Amino acid sequence: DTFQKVHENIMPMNELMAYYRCAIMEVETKFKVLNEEFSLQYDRNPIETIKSRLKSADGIVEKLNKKNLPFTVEAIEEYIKDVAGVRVICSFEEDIYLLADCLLKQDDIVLLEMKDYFKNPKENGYRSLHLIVEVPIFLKEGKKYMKVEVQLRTIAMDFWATLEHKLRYKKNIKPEILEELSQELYDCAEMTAKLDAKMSLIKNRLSQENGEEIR
Ligand code: 0O2
Repeated sequence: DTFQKVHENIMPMNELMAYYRCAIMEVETKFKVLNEEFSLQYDRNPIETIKSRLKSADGIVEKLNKKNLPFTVEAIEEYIKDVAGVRVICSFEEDIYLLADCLLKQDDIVLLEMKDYFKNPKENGYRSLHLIVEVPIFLKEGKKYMKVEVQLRTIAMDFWATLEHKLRYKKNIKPEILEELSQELYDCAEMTAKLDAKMSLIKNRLSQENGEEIR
């Protein structure tokens, strides 16, 4: 029975995943266009890299189970907001807000949620700007709005988050070691925030010295 259900679901699931891939392409393109325009105007790129990912089937099932939801296209579309993920990595924190503003001003983008972990860092020191947006993809039969999770971070914070993520998913780690490493990581997150602030100041000083507009 379960097998039958899963089987019936395969086609629509494949279709759904294809739509999420299209949504990722749309959002990536929007950021690439902004990056291009900005680099023409200010002679530097606000975006260092864009890393995108589609949540794995296992990850989706795990999240559905946690929320006590069935494995259906409808449940995924409504409740799993990070199937499509676009991570935008910038050198400077101010570029993150600039890019987010520019994206959200676009008239085809709908903002569903915003979490500002720069203004309110997490207890472990995590800092990023998270947006859940809906973006239309244009299909034969018309347009379809898809949810995409956008995470905007600095290079330094991305470096930190990658290592911290490894620690979070590490099983069988002794509690005292976990405690110690979490503290060390927290210290690193604070250093990261200081580094980012200092680098921004230096960049702005440099622009001033060159008589350029600060951006
Ligand atoms: P993965 O493996 O990266 O996909 P929700 O997504 O609604 O269940 P929450 O906590 O409300 O969970 O959403 P939030 O805070 O916006 O975080 C979602 C994602 O942000 C996470 O996805 C991580 O990618 C990243 N993130 C959030 N907090 C941390 C953190 O403390 N450290 C690191 N390294 N990343 C973080 P997943 O699904 O947890 O993981």
